[in-house]
Amino acid sequence: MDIAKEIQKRRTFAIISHPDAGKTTLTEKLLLYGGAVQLAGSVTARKNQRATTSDWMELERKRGISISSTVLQFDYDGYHINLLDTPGHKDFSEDTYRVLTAVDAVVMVIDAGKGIETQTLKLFEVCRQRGVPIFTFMNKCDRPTREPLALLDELERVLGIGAFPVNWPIGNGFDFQGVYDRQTRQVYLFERTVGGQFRAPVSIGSLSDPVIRDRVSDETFAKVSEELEMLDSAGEIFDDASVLAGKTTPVFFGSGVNNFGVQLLLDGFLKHSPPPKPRVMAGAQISPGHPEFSGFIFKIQANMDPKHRDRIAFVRVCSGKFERDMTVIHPRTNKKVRLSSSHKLFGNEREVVNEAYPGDIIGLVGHSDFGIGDTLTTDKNICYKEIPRFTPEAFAYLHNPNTSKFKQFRTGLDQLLQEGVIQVLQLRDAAIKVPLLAAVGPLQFEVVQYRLENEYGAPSRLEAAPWTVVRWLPAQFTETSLDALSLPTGSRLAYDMGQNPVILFPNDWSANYFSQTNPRIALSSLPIGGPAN
Ligand SMILES: Nc1nc2c(ncn2[C@@H]2O[C@H](COP(=O)(O)OP(=O)(O)OP(=O)(O)O)[C@@H](O)[C@H]2O)c(=O)[nH]1
Ligand SMILES: [Mg+2]
Repeated sequence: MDIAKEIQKRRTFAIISHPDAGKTTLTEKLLLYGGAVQLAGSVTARKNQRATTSDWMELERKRGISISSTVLQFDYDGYHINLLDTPGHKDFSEDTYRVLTAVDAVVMVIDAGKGIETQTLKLFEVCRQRGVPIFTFMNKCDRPTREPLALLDELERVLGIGAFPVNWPIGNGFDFQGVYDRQTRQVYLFERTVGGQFRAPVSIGSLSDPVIRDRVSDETFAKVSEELEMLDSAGEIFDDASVLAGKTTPVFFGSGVNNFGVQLLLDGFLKHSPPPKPRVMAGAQISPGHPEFSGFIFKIQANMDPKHRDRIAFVRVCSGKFERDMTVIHPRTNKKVRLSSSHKLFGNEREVVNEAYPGDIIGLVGHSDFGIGDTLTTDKNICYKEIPRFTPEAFAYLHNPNTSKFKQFRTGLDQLLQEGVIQVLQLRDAAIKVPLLAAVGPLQFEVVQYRLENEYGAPSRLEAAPWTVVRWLPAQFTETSLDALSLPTGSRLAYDMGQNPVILFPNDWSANYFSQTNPRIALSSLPIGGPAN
């Protein structure tokens, strides 16, 4: 089997955006057009309607928001696709950022009625730092949108990236009928289907074709013709090199919920997006064609399948060929591990996989030693350092009100800590040992409580804690020097999960005050060299 050929077939990408722009809906439609589902589900599924494949968690379905990223693997048109739907909410951004380390390209979804929103901007910045090619989908064109030219202008102005419209919307809001493909000079007019469950019927022709012309109002025809002329006179052509360098984003218009423009996005994306790239490790490049297997864990999730109640580590394969039952090195523990329980993933469904290639995401079941960020490889010289760290900004005590449920409470909490959903701190000199949770945002606490109760049968009670800032002390800080510290009012000393000392401050002001009065103590907003979760 030719590994190079397998690598060329791989496309691994994430869908990112501000909350509610339509990522999960678009993901579902890409599955529909990719032939991976027969009937598209909905994020707001009512009775008799399917729910989406990627929002499979009960809490996601209840709330109608994505909480956790989801991997969907399928074959389409000769490609082997690994698609990741990510949560948009900033409280879950740690999960989204980890996913961005595992992909080779992203589709950025923008609500065309709103333009670029805060969270989109933040995610974009991370993509730019990593040099990830970005494809843009202007969604919700079936609702009143901003002017398409203004949307392009905003991409260039706010994101500082070139925007190349691959297609152009015909009509706006209720009159949105389809798009003009600037490469083939063909018009695609769509019809809505009930609930958008099936592919939208489409008529294709040139702009002046009578079949097309009859369906478009004079006003829309005049507007689109004028806009297209303007775009053409700018004389830009699709520049693949600039797209691959992340300097230009190809822009597609459409409506995910109505299936308008989804096929064009899928085909356009696959044609222009890159296969797996080399990975940088300590300044050196590891190419996907490197003969030894290597990959890293970017996500851990337990209880995906209520029937199994086990834990899956998500591995992005970076080089070589993965074979089931192979023995690899786990550099963090320096142990040799046999990987026998490997799976391909589709939402919360899984299937045993015997081999995988660079670009693929596989799920390994079991292996309680594995943590987020760990490398697995047959080459003792490879160790990736991909996973970004975040500073918690929300703190709360988690009580177990029911002593008979202590075991469930502890097991559940330990598992969620391993997933990196939250961190736990331990107050120095604490009289009672109630776990002090630390998270990027308060919604994560809600998820912890919900999952403890639903997956482990352990109800819990949350109590607000009075801090908003955590800072790490230098690693070599001794217990005696901790004793000698004089802390501002309301601040406390604590330890993180790696026993590194931290200070909890009630607010920024008090953290700054401490730094000013203790100029020799270098505080850090992240642990130095601590474990990844
Ligand atoms: N009108 C209109 N509504 C849409 C379209 N696409 C998605 N929506 C709606 O927008 C809402 C949010 O959609 P989701 O797909 O859950 O958005 P998301 O980006 O995945 O949200 P998070 O994952 O929570 O960040 C839902 O009510 C969708 O039905 C569209 O093309 N047109
Ligand atoms: Mg979603």
